[in-house]
Amino acid sequence: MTNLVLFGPPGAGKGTQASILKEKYQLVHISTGDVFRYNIKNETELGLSAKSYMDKGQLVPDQVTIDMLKAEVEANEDVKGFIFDGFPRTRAQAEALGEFLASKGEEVDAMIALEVEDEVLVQRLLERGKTSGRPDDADESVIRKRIKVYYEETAILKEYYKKDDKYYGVDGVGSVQEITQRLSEVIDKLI
Ligand code: B4P
Repeated sequence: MTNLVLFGPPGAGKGTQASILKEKYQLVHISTGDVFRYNIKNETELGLSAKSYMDKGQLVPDQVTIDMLKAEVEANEDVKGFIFDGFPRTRAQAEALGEFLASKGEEVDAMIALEVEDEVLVQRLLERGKTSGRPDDADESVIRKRIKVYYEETAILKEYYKKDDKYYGVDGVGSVQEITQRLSEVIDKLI
């Protein structure tokens, strides 16, 4: 199996690229943000709990997110591998993912990070906010809070994967097709 973590700050293009790459490489795409939004829309208990954090630009608590991720993986049998999009976002999540995959004789093969500067992120998310209906894209202060949380809690995971030589940085500025090409050059060497 091939297990890829697609990484980067909010608005870096993880979701955009994961949707393309899952088709190209026949991998299962798990976006924790999408699963939360599905649960919010369907007013599940998980959704109601996640909404209060997401609307403020905060991370949903680790245990809730980890349990949800495990259930998503378990729901997919006999697959070629996974693209994890938006997970892990904290050290506890990275450790839990490693242990969970190890229990199945698997591991994270690579973390591929999309590198985009902050002002481009803010502009992309404000633009999406005009049509997405996502409360966390509608307000610039919430967008900046999400970027701040990324630097405080998530960015350290680069070091976590670098120490095992699993980190690959890719320039995330350019056309969607150009970035798919850059990501594919990394993935083709892994698969
Ligand atoms: P996510 O759903 O993961 O959202 P994101 O970080 O905003 O998105 P992404 O980087 O995928 O951007 P996209 O491709 O859409 O998280 C939302 C919230 O959920 C978090 O704040 C948190 O509260 C919660 N959450 C999720 N996972 C969690 C976890 N593991 N632990 C705790 N909480 C968690 O691209 C953004 C925009 O840019 C789009 O409009 C797109 O069209 C545009 N774009 C993409 N590529 C472009 C390009 N090359 N050029 C120009 N624009 C581009």
